[in-house]
Amino acid sequence: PPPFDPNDPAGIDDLLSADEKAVRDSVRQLCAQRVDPYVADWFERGTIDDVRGLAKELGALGVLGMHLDGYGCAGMSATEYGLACLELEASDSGIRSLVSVQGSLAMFAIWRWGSEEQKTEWLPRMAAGEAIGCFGLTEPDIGSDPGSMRTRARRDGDDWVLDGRKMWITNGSIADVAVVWAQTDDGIRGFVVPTTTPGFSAPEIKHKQSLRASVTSELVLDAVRLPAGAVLPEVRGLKGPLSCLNEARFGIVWGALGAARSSLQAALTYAGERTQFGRPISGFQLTQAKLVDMSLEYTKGLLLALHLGRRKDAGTLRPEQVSLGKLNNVRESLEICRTSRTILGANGISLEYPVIRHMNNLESVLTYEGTVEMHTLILGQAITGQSAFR
Ligand code: TGC
Ligand code: FAD
Repeated sequence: PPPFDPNDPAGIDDLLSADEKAVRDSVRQLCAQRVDPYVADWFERGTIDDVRGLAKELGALGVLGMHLDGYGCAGMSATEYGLACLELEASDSGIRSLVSVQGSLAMFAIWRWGSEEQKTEWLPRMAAGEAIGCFGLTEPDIGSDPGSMRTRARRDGDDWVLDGRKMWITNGSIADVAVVWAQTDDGIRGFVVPTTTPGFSAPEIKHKQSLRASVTSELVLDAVRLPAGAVLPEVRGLKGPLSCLNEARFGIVWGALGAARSSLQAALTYAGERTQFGRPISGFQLTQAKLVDMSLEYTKGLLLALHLGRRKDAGTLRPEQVSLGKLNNVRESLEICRTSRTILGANGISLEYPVIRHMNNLESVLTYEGTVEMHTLILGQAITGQSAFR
């Protein structure tokens, strides 16, 4: 048999095709050159330098909307998209967020539910990273229960007029286009809002201690007047935004493992180099137990992600299964980051190492795209047949 690989203890690499490995390697290479040397500094300063340039490089690599077909999108598989998310989040959850929101939320909404005009206007530019998108579902007073949203769109002649607030919106202040969900007389509907439209503004949210290398904003919609063609014609109801969340949550099933992998590798290297009581701390049984448990959880999470990826590519993946993956992989990845942090001792709290950055980032990932509690209740309902939401 081939030699044992501490970074792939179960040999899961054997389950990937040459094309899948090539996609993974190309994203890893871009991240190594364009993100890894700078991201701790971006996190510390709460910014991403030259985010538009980075978006264009990600677009040139084919990563934006990569699992969509046509309109300039790369038409890759779901598994390839997952592998890309893992590599991006091994650099930083903020970079994966930039890509998830662009491809799985804003672009997917237009690709799946948009008119031909909306698709041709936005998708090629978004795939190239020339236009950045955001996705406004959450509001100051509604998060887990989006069916109760207050943002409203009313008709005025042929036009639509939007009033309301969205909160915690990734990419908001840098977006060229916002997909905004609003109540109408006809139920919840989605709107494609150019961010230059009068009445639209997107102040950035400050003071975050997580996802600092990511733009997060409020969206203010103050009598935003849109033409009739701005509404997503093909969907009504909560199914519209929730169908987009299935895509982004799938990416997170993989992505969170990237943060875990980076933290685990940092802990393993550190444990081999740090000496206490006359020997490397990796020689202590308690440290080994931590490293082994983390490797086990990472390996199980990766197998689960790959299984769900294969189901998605086969067209058999159910939303409840995405919840299963998101719940498990984010929860366990956060635990891996926390345990890695203990192995680094005091150095574990420093941005000189990636671990506390990943750990703090995953606190957001545990909450966004459906909190750990929401995914528990989605699965609880699927397993028991009883809804415990309300
Ligand atoms: P419920 O009555 O269950 O369903 C309403 C309608 O929606 C349909 N549906 C789905 N459709 C597609 N995919 C899914 N996963 C779906 N789940 C439900 C359902 O069939 C029904 O359709 P219809 O035609 O019968 O009307 O709805 P509910 O109000 O009870 O809510 C269910 C619940 C709580 C699970 C849902 O609201 C939920 O998932 N809440 C969490 C909200 C959330 O995840 N927000 C995320 C915001 S975006 C974000 O966080 C981006 S971060 C990005 C980043 O930076 O990476
Ligand atoms: P709440 O819904 O108020 O929940 C608070 C707590 O109560 C949670 O623990 C929750 O699980 C629990 N809870 C609520 N209801 C129940 C129940 N029935 N049973 C048990 N427990 C319950 N949103 C977007 O639309 N677009 C974005 O791009 C976006 N980006 C984000 C980026 C970041 C960095 C963050 C932190 C958030 C982002 N969000 C975005 C918002 C995110 O989706 C919401 O924060 C999330 O859905 C939870 O909503 P909330 O924060 O209002 O919490």
